[in-house]
Amino acid sequence: MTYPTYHNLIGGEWMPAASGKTTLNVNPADHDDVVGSFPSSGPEDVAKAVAAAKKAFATWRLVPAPKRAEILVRAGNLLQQRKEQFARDMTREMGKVLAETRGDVQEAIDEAFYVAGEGRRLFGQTTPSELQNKFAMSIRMPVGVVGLITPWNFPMAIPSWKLFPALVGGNTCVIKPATDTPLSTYNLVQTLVDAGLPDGVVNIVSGSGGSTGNALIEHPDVRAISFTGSSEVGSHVAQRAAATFKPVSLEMGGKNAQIVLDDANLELALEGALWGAFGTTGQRCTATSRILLQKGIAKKFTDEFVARAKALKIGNGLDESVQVGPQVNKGQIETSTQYVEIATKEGGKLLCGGHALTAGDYAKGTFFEPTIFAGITPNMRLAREEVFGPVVAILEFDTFEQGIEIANSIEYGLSSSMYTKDLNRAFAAIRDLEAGITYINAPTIGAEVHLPFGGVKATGNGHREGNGAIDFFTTWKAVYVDYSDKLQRAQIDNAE
Ligand code: UN1
Repeated sequence: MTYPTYHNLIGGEWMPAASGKTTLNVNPADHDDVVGSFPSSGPEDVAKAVAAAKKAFATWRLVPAPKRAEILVRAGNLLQQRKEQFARDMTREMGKVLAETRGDVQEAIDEAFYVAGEGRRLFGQTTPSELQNKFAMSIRMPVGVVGLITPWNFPMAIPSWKLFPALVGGNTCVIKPATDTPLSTYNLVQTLVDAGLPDGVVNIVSGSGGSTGNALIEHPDVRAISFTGSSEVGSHVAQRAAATFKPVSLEMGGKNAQIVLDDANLELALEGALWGAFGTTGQRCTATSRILLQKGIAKKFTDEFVARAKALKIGNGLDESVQVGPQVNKGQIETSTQYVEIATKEGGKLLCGGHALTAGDYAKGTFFEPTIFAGITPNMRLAREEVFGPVVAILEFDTFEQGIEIANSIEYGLSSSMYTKDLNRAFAAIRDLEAGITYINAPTIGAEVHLPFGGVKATGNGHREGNGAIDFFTTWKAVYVDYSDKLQRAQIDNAE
């Protein structure tokens, strides 16, 4: 078997991990297909990458922001040219179907052009001083070297959400991609390099969370950490980062509900649920993992939903006719299997799916059937815990208020959705759903890059990506310019 060997990118040079250790990146739809070998980095590699980023920061911070942004414009154009190849690479390393990996690359393109505009818009404030002949303003400053830790489910979009605003803000970066999907980060960063990014401004260290991620979080010269992943890992990230007072942006789990009221357009709600629950094989933090049905339409909706889920074509995402790809690895299959057992034990009713697929060509990969449980009540674990797979729980309710209450009865708060034709209820839902994102008559997935992305409760720690990312990747400086030519004492000389 021949496959390419990829290295870390440190200070503009591609180099293996100091230990020489590597990990294979394998296609989850076909384990015979090895995408490449990637470094298994450790603290020594992280230290080198941080040193390179620190060195590059001295000059990068002085490049005018509109000039930094021009690199993103060029990168966006190159990504457009390379979209098809990068989508194919992504499907091979991650499994989701080509239409979706094209969307993932497109999200990075959108982000490039959106954030490039920020290069001419890093606005601060001017404000009157309390003293005469004194000028007051606030300006955005870069944070310094930032550490970025990204997940496998959006292998190019999420790195772009972090890298691009960090770069426009004048920071230099060390990025640790997920061990399952490093290639898409390589493709993205190579594109930035081809677009003219100077050496050391972005460095890649591939490796596991334990040896690479922790070293990055703990490094004293790293000034901020942006992490996307599970709430469990996010909590560790925040606690480790606290020791060196690093700001941390955490984007974590979800247990997103699609609420369908009796008056909804059922066809639309069905299409939305199918896409929200089984798109990306359910492996989105925004995935629809709960469907909350008002009693009047519950049976009709459920029957039709099950029929459509059974008809989905599962397979290798490189085949354009396939609708649902594999899960990313064996661990995810185990999690899905466990939740089927848990839900069954707790009294849920399995309506379809429930198993890993192992016959024929499926045996070469990690496939799981689209799975639907009915008869789930709000206290059952399947109603509360994130599965991150194609396993969806149906819950029923009587009144609008009960629907909202169930939707809010969980620890997460990322995305939410309501299908209704009643304008009053739609607006009440927008007000009352405890989530960072609410869709009306659209599924829980599909956020656009120029809106705030993130959630409340156990989903996040208050930061936002999308149009909130510049706030995280810049820090404020208050500036006072006294042109009175005399000492003016604030709070004293202007007092009555
Ligand atoms: C994620 O699952 O981590 O809104 C991100 C969406 C995508 C991003 C999902 N644009 O579903």
